[in-house]
Amino acid sequence: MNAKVIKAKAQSDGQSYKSDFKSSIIRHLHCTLGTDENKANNHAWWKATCAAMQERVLEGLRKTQKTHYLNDTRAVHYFSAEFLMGRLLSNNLQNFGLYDAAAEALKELGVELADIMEEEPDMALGNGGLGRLAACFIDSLATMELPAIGYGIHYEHGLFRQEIKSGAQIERPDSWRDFGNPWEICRPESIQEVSLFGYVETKYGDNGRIQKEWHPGSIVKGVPWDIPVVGYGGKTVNVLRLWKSESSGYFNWDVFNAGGYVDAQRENVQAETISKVLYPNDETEAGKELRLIQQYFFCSCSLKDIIRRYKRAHGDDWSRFTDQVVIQLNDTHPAISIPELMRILVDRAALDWDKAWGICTKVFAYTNHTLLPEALEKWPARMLEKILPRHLEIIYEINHRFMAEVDKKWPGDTSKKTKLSIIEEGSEKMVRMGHLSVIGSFKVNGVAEIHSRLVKQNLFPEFNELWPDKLTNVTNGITPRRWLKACNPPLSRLIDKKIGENWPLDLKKLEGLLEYADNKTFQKQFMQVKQQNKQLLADEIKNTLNIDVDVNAIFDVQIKRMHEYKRQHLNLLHIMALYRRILENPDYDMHPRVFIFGAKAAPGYKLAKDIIFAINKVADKINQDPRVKNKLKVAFLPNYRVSLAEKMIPASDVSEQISTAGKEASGTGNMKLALNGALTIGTLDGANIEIAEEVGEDNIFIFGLNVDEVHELQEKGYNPHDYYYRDPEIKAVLDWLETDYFTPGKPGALVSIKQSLLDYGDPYFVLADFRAYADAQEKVDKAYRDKDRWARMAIINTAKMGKFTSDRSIQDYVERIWKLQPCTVDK
Ligand code: Z16
Repeated sequence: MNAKVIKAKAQSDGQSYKSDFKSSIIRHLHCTLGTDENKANNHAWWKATCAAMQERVLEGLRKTQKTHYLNDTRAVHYFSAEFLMGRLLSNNLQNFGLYDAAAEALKELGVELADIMEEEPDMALGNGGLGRLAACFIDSLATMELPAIGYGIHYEHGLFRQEIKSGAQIERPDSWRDFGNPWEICRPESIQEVSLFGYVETKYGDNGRIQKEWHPGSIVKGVPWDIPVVGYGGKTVNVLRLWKSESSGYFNWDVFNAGGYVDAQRENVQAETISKVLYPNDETEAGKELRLIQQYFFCSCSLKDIIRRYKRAHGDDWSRFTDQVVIQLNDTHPAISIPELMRILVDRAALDWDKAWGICTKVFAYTNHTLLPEALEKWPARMLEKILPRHLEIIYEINHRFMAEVDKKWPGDTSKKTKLSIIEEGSEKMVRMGHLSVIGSFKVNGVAEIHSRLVKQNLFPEFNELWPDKLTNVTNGITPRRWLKACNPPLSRLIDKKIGENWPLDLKKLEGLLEYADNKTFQKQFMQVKQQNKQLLADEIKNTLNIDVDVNAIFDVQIKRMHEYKRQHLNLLHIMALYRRILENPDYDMHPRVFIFGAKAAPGYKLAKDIIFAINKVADKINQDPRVKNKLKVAFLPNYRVSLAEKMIPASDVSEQISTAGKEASGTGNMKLALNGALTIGTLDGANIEIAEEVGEDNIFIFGLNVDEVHELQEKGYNPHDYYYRDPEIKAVLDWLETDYFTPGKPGALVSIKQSLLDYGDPYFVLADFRAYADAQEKVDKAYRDKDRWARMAIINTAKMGKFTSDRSIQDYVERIWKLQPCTVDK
């Protein structure tokens, strides 16, 4: 069905739906919420509207599940510890083509849809890029009518809410479910039990075969909560199944009697704590017991769920399992699934090892999202032994057999074995989850071309030699439904008028805008839309920060997790340099600019929090300094999250993508911003490289060291002091941080940033790239002053983002990894 047909159908549906919808909302106000039209506040209206929508959603879900069951479809199972879904009402309405009908129905009831949508708390069950990628992927899977289930954790508290007090980040608990979640359905009929702790008994069967039996020390319940995932067009409705932990009221007398009295007591984890809270670290691995338990908990529940469904159709015949099931591991967080499936097959289903391993290595595929060593998960063998004793044995067995394979390839080469072993020997034995994932999967992918090349060359070169076809690339993508159609209605309407309405399903169609890139009328319309969106964001900035910003200024935006490698402090040093230039020369010639930030820091990441503090302190000073004459404003918007991104991205002129080359695996915010007509200032890192290839070098501001140059500089020895002493502006700005200029009465409050860049060796080459960055920013300034040129560049950016739809990413996964067929569901 093309967009016209979908729309015509939606419109005819829409008419009759409007009155149905109205009565349904009122019925829910009365019967679900116990209120009425006169008493209801926005929150009640929001809930009633969701409930009315959910009727449609559940009908679609029922039809989809029935269709998939009857067709006995092969499905992908996307295992992810994080799904950063954001809000669902607008998305579900859009994807059903009922947004306008709903808005009109509500209007007739005297309610603004836009207002009640603001009542919805974000579903923030993720940290950043990795979790949002999972959310975009399940949107594409449903849209493309592919049978798929997302499996994850039903956290009681998602990512913390960020408040800024006197410039510093404060974390507050996120309570997204406090007033109920209208989208989720509990499925008590599908509860699973998960074992933990205890010991392994070795038995000898009568055939002489060794049998292992795990006597767990405690058992917890996993309760599934399903969130329907509505595809665009509203036909396929897949599910996201999230597991909540509950106590099973089980006490293990077996362990107690075996002499584990103390263990049985102590190790009986509070079941409810397992799914209580999302770990707020991106790109660091904390090595905490509870985190490993969380991972095992959702993997074990999900595998048992998959096997239950398979057995319902195929009984005990395992021969078709790998035809029906493929499991994508979103990073190593679910890697414990590999030994868990082996345990189920060998210990429970009594398959022999080779047969079981054959199944495993046809079922799992693994996505790597980072090269940063601190993010690569390693678990102490002792911890695994305690929590999952049988799994540790299985991992040793996998490793033993793998080492034999390595010896065949490189006979007698112990250094190869040391490098490739799942077990890292040292003062404490560690289990490397990345190695386990590569060995247990049939495909491993990186998330952008350069990243995948580095995965092959630097992270896993020997694995690549051993299995040349295993390592591959699938460049990330974003869903254009949420990240253009829903978040930027005026631009979407303008695009519809020019090229028709099919682009949300076929994003390459945006290239149709290219012929208008030089058209003065279209340029004007395009920039008017931008201006309109900037006004909305300006209002938001005024409301939350009480800062006045001019919509004629350049809106320069850096939104992403706070991390040294992402180099928000490079941006900050440049802002300070501009400020200094203005103070030294009141006539300093620059187009007015507003630097806008959004970023959460991991609560335990001291320097990241210091950078947030520094940005806020510098912002205070600059925003209040009359000498700046509004040339420069700095706004740090607190509590960056999906719903705030949806407001910031349409209003951005400049997209800051300035990570140290080689460090950002892909980035996905870069794609969202360019899609909405922001121009990128960025390094040759991650997907920036592919964005540059698409838009052409004239339509992007690339600067700084590339991967090879970073490597060379590292090799020959990088000394940040060289840059400090040779570039007076760098010196002045760094020295400024040591004074009390930005923190009156508290000299040294910002010194940790200077220290990291000088005393601690500037590990992310901030000073090495500073001058190139400042020069590139001057080019941005020049380009913006040429209004026609800027409009042209912005249009070309939007027009050339077709490659970065998550539909293309999913199509790549389907063809290269999953080998899935779509399954049509009748509406
Ligand atoms: C994460 O968001 C990412 C990597 C990682 O190891 C852990 C987390 Cl929580 C990000 C990458 O940093 C980013 O470059 C990439 O675009 C994103 O994952 C999705 O692949």
